[in-house]
Amino acid sequence: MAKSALITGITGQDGGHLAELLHQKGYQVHGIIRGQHNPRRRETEQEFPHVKLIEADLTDQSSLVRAMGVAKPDEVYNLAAISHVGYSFKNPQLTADVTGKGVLNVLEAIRLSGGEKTVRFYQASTSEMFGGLDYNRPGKGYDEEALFHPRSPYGVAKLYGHWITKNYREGYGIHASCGILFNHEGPRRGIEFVTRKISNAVARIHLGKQDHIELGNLDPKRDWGYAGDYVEGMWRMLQQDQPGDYVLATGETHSIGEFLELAFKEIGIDDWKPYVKQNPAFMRPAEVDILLGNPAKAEKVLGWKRKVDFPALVKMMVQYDLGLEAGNKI
Ligand code: NDP
Ligand code: GDR
Repeated sequence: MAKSALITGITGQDGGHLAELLHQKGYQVHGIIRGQHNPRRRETEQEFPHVKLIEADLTDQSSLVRAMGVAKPDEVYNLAAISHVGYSFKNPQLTADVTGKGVLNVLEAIRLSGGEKTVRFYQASTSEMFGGLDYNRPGKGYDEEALFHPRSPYGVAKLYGHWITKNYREGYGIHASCGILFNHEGPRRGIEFVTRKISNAVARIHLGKQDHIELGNLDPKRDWGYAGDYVEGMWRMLQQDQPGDYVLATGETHSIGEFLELAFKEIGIDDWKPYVKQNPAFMRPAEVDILLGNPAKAEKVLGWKRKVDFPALVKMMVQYDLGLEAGNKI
Protein backbone atom coordinates (compact mmCIF):
# COMPACT_ATOMS: atom_id res chain seq x y z
CA MET A 1 0.00 0.00 0.00
CA ALA A 2 1.20 3.54 -0.77
CA LYS A 3 2.66 5.47 2.14
CA SER A 4 0.62 8.46 3.32
CA ALA A 5 2.20 11.85 4.07
CA LEU A 6 0.62 14.91 5.66
CA ILE A 7 2.24 18.27 4.85
CA THR A 8 1.36 21.44 6.74
CA GLY A 9 2.26 24.57 4.73
CA ILE A 10 1.36 22.92 1.40
CA THR A 11 0.78 26.32 -0.26
CA GLY A 12 4.27 27.56 0.63
CA GLN A 13 7.54 27.24 -1.25
CA ASP A 14 8.77 24.06 0.43
CA GLY A 15 5.30 22.52 0.53
CA GLY A 16 5.19 22.61 -3.27
CA HIS A 17 8.63 21.06 -3.74
CA LEU A 18 7.96 18.38 -1.13
CA ALA A 19 4.54 17.49 -2.55
CA GLU A 20 6.20 16.97 -5.93
CA LEU A 21 8.99 14.82 -4.48
CA LEU A 22 6.71 12.61 -2.37
CA HIS A 23 4.30 12.13 -5.26
CA GLN A 24 7.21 10.99 -7.44
CA LYS A 25 8.13 8.53 -4.70
CA GLY A 26 4.64 7.04 -4.75
CA TYR A 27 3.19 8.60 -1.60
CA GLN A 28 -0.44 9.63 -1.20
CA VAL A 29 0.11 13.27 -0.26
CA HIS A 30 -2.28 15.24 1.96
CA GLY A 31 -1.85 18.97 2.50
CA ILE A 32 -3.29 21.22 5.17
CA ILE A 33 -4.82 24.41 3.83
CA ARG A 34 -6.14 27.18 6.07
CA GLY A 35 -8.81 29.84 5.74
CA GLN A 36 -12.35 29.77 4.35
CA HIS A 37 -11.08 31.52 1.23
CA ASN A 38 -7.41 30.84 0.58
CA PRO A 39 -6.18 32.74 -2.51
CA ARG A 40 -3.55 30.05 -3.11
CA ARG A 41 -6.05 27.19 -3.16
CA ARG A 42 -6.83 27.20 -6.85
CA GLU A 43 -3.20 27.31 -8.01
CA THR A 44 -2.32 24.55 -5.53
CA GLU A 45 -5.14 22.37 -6.87
CA GLN A 46 -4.05 23.03 -10.44
CA GLU A 47 -0.36 22.41 -9.84
CA PHE A 48 -0.81 19.37 -7.59
CA PRO A 49 -4.02 17.60 -8.60
CA HIS A 50 -2.81 14.47 -6.82
CA VAL A 51 -2.67 16.21 -3.41
CA LYS A 52 -5.69 15.81 -1.12
CA LEU A 53 -6.29 19.11 0.66
CA ILE A 54 -7.59 19.14 4.23
CA GLU A 55 -8.94 22.31 5.83
CA ALA A 56 -7.19 22.93 9.13
CA ASP A 57 -5.20 25.58 10.95
CA LEU A 58 -2.08 25.26 13.09
CA THR A 59 -3.77 27.26 15.84
CA ASP A 60 -6.84 24.96 15.93
CA GLN A 61 -5.97 21.77 17.77
CA SER A 62 -9.22 19.97 16.93
CA SER A 63 -8.76 20.64 13.21
CA LEU A 64 -5.33 19.01 13.36
CA VAL A 65 -6.69 15.92 15.12
CA ARG A 66 -9.34 15.68 12.39
CA ALA A 67 -6.63 16.03 9.71
CA MET A 68 -4.72 13.14 11.27
CA GLY A 69 -7.87 11.03 11.13
CA VAL A 70 -8.44 11.83 7.45
CA ALA A 71 -4.83 11.42 6.27
CA LYS A 72 -3.77 8.54 8.56
CA PRO A 73 -0.20 9.55 7.77
CA ASP A 74 3.00 7.54 8.04
CA GLU A 75 4.94 10.82 7.88
CA VAL A 76 4.02 14.36 8.95
CA TYR A 77 6.05 17.31 7.67
CA ASN A 78 5.38 20.47 9.67
CA LEU A 79 6.27 23.26 7.25
CA ALA A 80 3.52 25.73 8.17
CA ALA A 81 4.62 28.91 9.90
CA ILE A 82 4.55 32.66 9.92
CA SER A 83 7.92 32.52 8.16
CA HIS A 84 8.81 36.12 7.32
CA VAL A 85 11.29 37.52 9.83
CA GLY A 86 10.36 41.18 9.26
CA TYR A 87 6.64 40.40 9.54
CA SER A 88 7.25 38.59 12.83
CA PHE A 89 8.40 41.85 14.44
CA LYS A 90 5.06 43.43 13.46
CA ASN A 91 2.95 40.40 14.49
CA PRO A 92 4.92 38.81 17.33
CA GLN A 93 2.01 37.14 19.14
CA LEU A 94 0.57 35.59 16.00
CA THR A 95 4.08 34.35 15.24
CA ALA A 96 4.35 32.79 18.69
CA ASP A 97 0.94 31.11 18.27
CA VAL A 98 1.59 29.67 14.79
CA THR A 99 5.35 29.24 14.47
CA GLY A 100 5.89 28.27 18.12
CA LYS A 101 2.82 26.78 19.75
CA GLY A 102 1.53 25.45 16.42
CA VAL A 103 4.31 22.85 16.56
CA LEU A 104 3.01 21.62 19.91
CA ASN A 105 -0.48 21.43 18.44
CA VAL A 106 0.73 19.16 15.63
CA LEU A 107 2.71 16.95 18.01
CA GLU A 108 -0.29 16.67 20.33
CA ALA A 109 -2.54 15.82 17.37
CA ILE A 110 -0.18 12.91 16.63
CA ARG A 111 -0.45 11.71 20.23
CA LEU A 112 -4.20 12.26 20.55
CA SER A 113 -4.81 10.25 17.39
CA GLY A 114 -2.67 7.38 18.71
CA GLY A 115 0.22 7.87 16.30
CA GLU A 116 3.14 8.37 18.66
CA LYS A 117 4.66 4.94 17.95
CA THR A 118 3.93 4.84 14.23
CA VAL A 119 4.07 8.36 12.78
CA ARG A 120 7.36 9.99 11.78
CA PHE A 121 7.52 13.77 12.24
CA TYR A 122 9.63 16.46 10.59
CA GLN A 123 9.95 19.94 12.12
CA ALA A 124 11.12 22.86 9.96
CA SER A 125 13.75 24.40 12.23
CA THR A 126 15.92 27.24 10.94
CA SER A 127 19.32 28.89 10.89
CA GLU A 128 17.53 31.96 12.30
CA MET A 129 17.82 30.21 15.69
CA PHE A 130 21.59 30.92 15.61
CA GLY A 131 21.39 34.68 15.08
CA GLY A 132 24.74 35.19 13.35
CA LEU A 133 26.53 36.97 16.20
CA ASP A 134 30.30 37.25 16.62
CA TYR A 135 30.48 35.29 19.86
CA ASN A 136 28.58 32.17 18.73
CA ARG A 137 29.80 31.92 15.14
CA PRO A 138 32.05 28.91 14.55
CA GLY A 139 34.74 29.34 11.88
CA LYS A 140 33.52 26.32 9.90
CA GLY A 141 29.90 27.41 10.09
CA TYR A 142 27.03 26.57 12.41
CA ASP A 143 26.48 22.88 13.05
CA GLU A 144 23.96 20.95 15.16
CA GLU A 145 25.90 21.66 18.38
CA ALA A 146 26.28 25.44 17.95
CA LEU A 147 24.82 27.91 20.45
CA PHE A 148 21.43 29.45 19.73
CA HIS A 149 20.78 33.19 19.97
CA PRO A 150 17.63 34.07 17.98
CA ARG A 151 17.27 37.71 16.90
CA SER A 152 13.56 37.98 16.03
CA PRO A 153 10.14 36.88 17.32
CA TYR A 154 10.28 34.37 14.47
CA GLY A 155 13.62 32.95 15.59
CA VAL A 156 12.44 32.74 19.21
CA ALA A 157 9.20 30.97 18.21
CA LYS A 158 11.18 28.51 16.05
CA LEU A 159 13.46 27.75 18.97
CA TYR A 160 10.40 26.73 21.00
CA GLY A 161 9.30 24.51 18.10
CA HIS A 162 12.77 22.99 17.95
CA TRP A 163 12.92 22.15 21.64
CA ILE A 164 9.35 20.91 21.98
CA THR A 165 10.07 18.52 19.11
CA LYS A 166 13.20 17.24 20.86
CA ASN A 167 11.22 17.00 24.09
CA TYR A 168 8.51 14.85 22.48
CA ARG A 169 11.20 12.66 20.96
CA GLU A 170 12.83 12.15 24.37
CA GLY A 171 9.62 12.07 26.41
CA TYR A 172 7.32 9.94 24.27
CA GLY A 173 9.72 8.21 21.87
CA ILE A 174 8.20 9.87 18.80
CA HIS A 175 10.32 9.52 15.66
CA ALA A 176 10.65 13.31 15.44
CA SER A 177 13.48 15.04 13.56
CA CYS A 178 14.44 18.69 13.20
CA GLY A 179 15.97 19.98 9.98
CA ILE A 180 17.93 23.11 10.77
CA LEU A 181 17.74 24.57 7.29
CA PHE A 182 19.66 27.56 6.03
CA ASN A 183 18.03 29.86 3.47
CA HIS A 184 16.77 28.06 0.40
CA GLU A 185 15.23 29.78 -2.56
CA GLY A 186 13.97 29.26 -6.10
CA PRO A 187 11.16 30.26 -8.45
CA ARG A 188 8.56 29.18 -5.87
CA ARG A 189 9.95 31.57 -3.25
CA GLY A 190 7.45 34.17 -1.99
CA ILE A 191 7.92 37.63 -3.47
CA GLU A 192 8.34 39.10 0.05
CA PHE A 193 11.75 37.45 0.50
CA VAL A 194 14.83 39.31 -0.69
CA THR A 195 16.07 36.92 -3.40
CA ARG A 196 12.73 36.63 -5.20
CA LYS A 197 12.06 40.32 -4.72
CA ILE A 198 15.32 40.99 -6.55
CA SER A 199 14.90 38.39 -9.32
CA ASN A 200 11.38 39.62 -10.03
CA ALA A 201 12.36 43.30 -10.00
CA VAL A 202 15.33 42.61 -12.31
CA ALA A 203 12.98 40.93 -14.78
CA ARG A 204 10.54 43.85 -14.61
CA ILE A 205 13.32 46.39 -15.04
CA HIS A 206 14.52 44.49 -18.12
CA LEU A 207 10.99 44.58 -19.56
CA GLY A 208 10.51 48.28 -18.75
CA LYS A 209 7.78 47.61 -16.15
CA GLN A 210 9.64 49.34 -13.29
CA ASP A 211 12.79 51.42 -13.04
CA HIS A 212 14.27 50.60 -9.62
CA ILE A 213 14.00 48.35 -6.57
CA GLU A 214 13.73 49.42 -2.91
CA LEU A 215 15.55 47.31 -0.37
CA GLY A 216 16.60 47.50 3.27
CA ASN A 217 19.99 46.41 4.60
CA LEU A 218 22.29 45.22 1.78
CA ASP A 219 25.17 44.01 3.97
CA PRO A 220 23.79 40.77 5.48
CA LYS A 221 25.20 37.52 4.17
CA ARG A 222 23.28 34.30 3.79
CA ASP A 223 24.01 30.66 3.01
CA TRP A 224 21.64 30.39 0.05
CA GLY A 225 20.72 27.05 -1.54
CA TYR A 226 17.98 25.74 -3.84
CA ALA A 227 14.71 24.60 -2.21
CA GLY A 228 14.38 21.58 -4.50
CA ASP A 229 17.61 20.16 -3.05
CA TYR A 230 16.52 20.78 0.55
CA VAL A 231 13.21 18.88 0.51
CA GLU A 232 15.17 15.77 -0.49
CA GLY A 233 17.10 16.20 2.79
CA MET A 234 13.83 16.47 4.77
CA TRP A 235 12.63 13.17 3.34
CA ARG A 236 15.95 11.47 4.02
CA MET A 237 15.77 12.47 7.70
CA LEU A 238 12.51 10.56 8.10
CA GLN A 239 13.91 7.44 6.42
CA GLN A 240 16.59 7.00 9.13
CA ASP A 241 16.10 4.28 11.76
CA GLN A 242 16.66 6.86 14.49
CA PRO A 243 15.35 10.45 14.59
CA GLY A 244 17.85 13.32 14.86
CA ASP A 245 18.72 16.91 14.09
CA TYR A 246 20.49 17.90 10.88
CA VAL A 247 21.83 21.12 9.39
CA LEU A 248 21.17 21.50 5.65
CA ALA A 249 23.29 24.23 4.07
CA THR A 250 25.68 24.86 1.20
CA GLY A 251 28.73 25.81 3.31
CA GLU A 252 29.07 29.11 1.39
CA THR A 253 27.88 32.58 2.30
CA HIS A 254 27.13 35.51 -0.01
CA SER A 255 25.96 39.09 0.52
CA ILE A 256 22.81 40.65 -0.89
CA GLY A 257 25.16 42.80 -2.98
CA GLU A 258 26.59 39.64 -4.59
CA PHE A 259 23.06 38.43 -5.36
CA LEU A 260 22.27 41.79 -6.97
CA GLU A 261 25.50 41.67 -8.98
CA LEU A 262 24.74 38.28 -10.55
CA ALA A 263 21.04 39.01 -11.04
CA PHE A 264 21.65 42.27 -12.92
CA LYS A 265 24.43 40.65 -14.99
CA GLU A 266 21.79 38.20 -16.20
CA ILE A 267 20.09 41.11 -18.02
CA GLY A 268 23.37 42.63 -19.19
CA ILE A 269 23.74 45.32 -16.49
CA ASP A 270 27.19 45.47 -14.85
CA ASP A 271 26.54 48.27 -12.35
CA TRP A 272 23.38 47.59 -10.31
CA LYS A 273 23.77 50.53 -7.93
CA PRO A 274 21.75 53.12 -9.93
CA TYR A 275 18.78 50.74 -9.86
CA VAL A 276 18.70 50.13 -6.09
CA LYS A 277 17.33 52.54 -3.48
CA GLN A 278 17.51 51.97 0.23
CA ASN A 279 14.23 52.19 2.14
CA PRO A 280 14.34 52.07 5.95
CA ALA A 281 10.89 50.45 5.95
CA PHE A 282 12.61 47.18 5.02
CA MET A 283 15.12 47.34 7.90
CA ARG A 284 14.58 45.16 10.98
CA PRO A 285 14.84 46.13 14.67
CA ALA A 286 17.55 43.47 15.06
CA GLU A 287 19.46 41.99 12.13
CA VAL A 288 21.16 38.66 11.52
CA ASP A 289 24.38 39.80 9.87
CA ILE A 290 25.95 36.60 8.63
CA LEU A 291 24.87 32.98 8.34
CA LEU A 292 27.07 30.11 7.25
CA GLY A 293 26.08 26.50 7.77
CA ASN A 294 28.14 23.35 8.16
CA PRO A 295 26.25 20.42 6.57
CA ALA A 296 28.94 17.78 7.36
CA LYS A 297 26.59 15.59 9.45
CA ALA A 298 23.84 15.53 6.78
CA GLU A 299 26.43 14.77 4.11
CA LYS A 300 27.87 11.88 6.12
CA VAL A 301 24.76 10.34 7.67
CA LEU A 302 22.06 11.16 5.11
CA GLY A 303 24.29 11.14 2.02
CA TRP A 304 22.73 14.53 1.21
CA LYS A 305 24.51 17.29 -0.69
CA ARG A 306 23.22 20.38 -2.40
CA LYS A 307 23.37 20.21 -6.19
CA VAL A 308 22.57 23.77 -7.31
CA ASP A 309 25.28 26.37 -6.57
CA PHE A 310 24.87 30.11 -6.00
CA PRO A 311 25.35 31.38 -9.60
CA ALA A 312 23.02 28.66 -10.94
CA LEU A 313 20.39 29.59 -8.34
CA VAL A 314 20.44 33.29 -9.25
CA LYS A 315 20.26 32.45 -12.95
CA MET A 316 17.35 30.06 -12.44
CA MET A 317 15.35 32.67 -10.52
CA VAL A 318 15.95 35.55 -12.93
CA GLN A 319 15.22 33.40 -15.98
CA TYR A 320 11.99 32.16 -14.40
CA ASP A 321 10.86 35.71 -13.62
CA LEU A 322 11.76 36.93 -17.11
CA GLY A 323 9.40 34.28 -18.51
CA LEU A 324 6.71 35.02 -15.95
CA GLU A 325 6.80 38.78 -16.39
CA ALA A 326 6.92 38.57 -20.18
CA GLY A 327 3.58 36.73 -20.02
CA ASN A 328 1.99 39.08 -17.48
CA LYS A 329 0.44 42.34 -18.68
CA ILE A 330 0.73 44.34 -15.43
P1 NDP B 1 6.31 29.88 3.23
O1 NDP B 1 6.18 31.17 3.94
O2 NDP B 1 6.44 29.86 1.74
O3 NDP B 1 5.05 28.95 3.61
C1 NDP B 1 4.46 28.98 4.88
C2 NDP B 1 3.23 28.11 4.88
O4 NDP B 1 2.64 28.13 6.19
C3 NDP B 1 2.14 28.55 3.90
O5 NDP B 1 1.63 27.40 3.26
C4 NDP B 1 1.08 29.15 4.82
O6 NDP B 1 -0.23 29.06 4.31
C5 NDP B 1 1.23 28.25 6.02
N1 NDP B 1 0.60 28.79 7.23
C6 NDP B 1 0.82 29.99 7.80
N2 NDP B 1 0.05 30.14 8.89
C7 NDP B 1 -0.68 28.99 9.02
C8 NDP B 1 -1.65 28.54 9.95
N3 NDP B 1 -2.06 29.28 10.97
N4 NDP B 1 -2.18 27.31 9.77
C9 NDP B 1 -1.81 26.53 8.72
N5 NDP B 1 -0.89 26.91 7.81
C10 NDP B 1 -0.33 28.13 7.95
O7 NDP B 1 7.54 29.10 3.89
P2 NDP B 1 8.65 28.14 3.21
O8 NDP B 1 7.97 27.16 2.36
O9 NDP B 1 9.74 28.97 2.67
O10 NDP B 1 9.24 27.42 4.51
C11 NDP B 1 8.67 26.23 5.03
C12 NDP B 1 9.01 26.11 6.51
O11 NDP B 1 10.42 26.05 6.67
C13 NDP B 1 8.55 27.29 7.37
O12 NDP B 1 8.21 26.77 8.63
C14 NDP B 1 9.79 28.17 7.48
O13 NDP B 1 9.74 28.94 8.66
C15 NDP B 1 10.87 27.10 7.52
N6 NDP B 1 12.17 27.49 7.01
C16 NDP B 1 12.27 28.04 5.75
C17 NDP B 1 13.51 28.33 5.21
C18 NDP B 1 13.65 28.92 3.86
O14 NDP B 1 14.75 29.41 3.54
N7 NDP B 1 12.63 28.89 3.01
C19 NDP B 1 14.74 28.05 6.00
C20 NDP B 1 14.51 27.45 7.28
C21 NDP B 1 13.27 27.18 7.75
P3 NDP B 1 -0.99 30.28 3.54
O15 NDP B 1 -0.74 30.06 2.11
O16 NDP B 1 -2.40 30.06 3.92
O17 NDP B 1 -0.41 31.56 4.07
P1 GDR C 1 15.57 35.72 6.07
O1 GDR C 1 15.14 36.01 4.56
O2 GDR C 1 15.23 36.85 6.97
O3 GDR C 1 17.00 35.28 6.02
O4 GDR C 1 14.61 34.52 6.45
P2 GDR C 1 14.80 37.36 3.79
O5 GDR C 1 14.94 37.05 2.36
O6 GDR C 1 13.51 37.95 4.25
O7 GDR C 1 15.98 38.37 4.27
C1 GDR C 1 17.34 38.08 4.00
C2 GDR C 1 18.16 39.31 4.33
O8 GDR C 1 17.87 40.34 3.37
C3 GDR C 1 17.71 41.58 4.06
N1 GDR C 1 16.88 42.50 3.25
C4 GDR C 1 15.60 42.31 2.91
N2 GDR C 1 14.75 41.29 3.17
C5 GDR C 1 13.50 41.36 2.65
N3 GDR C 1 12.65 40.35 2.88
N4 GDR C 1 13.07 42.43 1.92
C6 GDR C 1 13.90 43.49 1.62
O9 GDR C 1 13.52 44.44 0.96
C7 GDR C 1 15.23 43.43 2.14
N5 GDR C 1 16.31 44.25 2.05
C8 GDR C 1 17.29 43.68 2.73
C9 GDR C 1 17.07 41.18 5.39
O10 GDR C 1 17.19 42.21 6.34
C10 GDR C 1 17.88 39.92 5.71
O11 GDR C 1 19.09 40.26 6.30
C11 GDR C 1 14.36 33.44 5.55
C12 GDR C 1 12.94 32.92 5.80
O12 GDR C 1 12.62 31.99 4.81
C13 GDR C 1 12.84 32.25 7.16
O13 GDR C 1 11.57 31.64 7.30
C14 GDR C 1 13.95 31.19 7.26
O14 GDR C 1 13.90 30.56 8.52
C15 GDR C 1 15.31 31.83 7.03
O15 GDR C 1 15.32 32.42 5.74
C16 GDR C 1 16.42 30.80 7.10
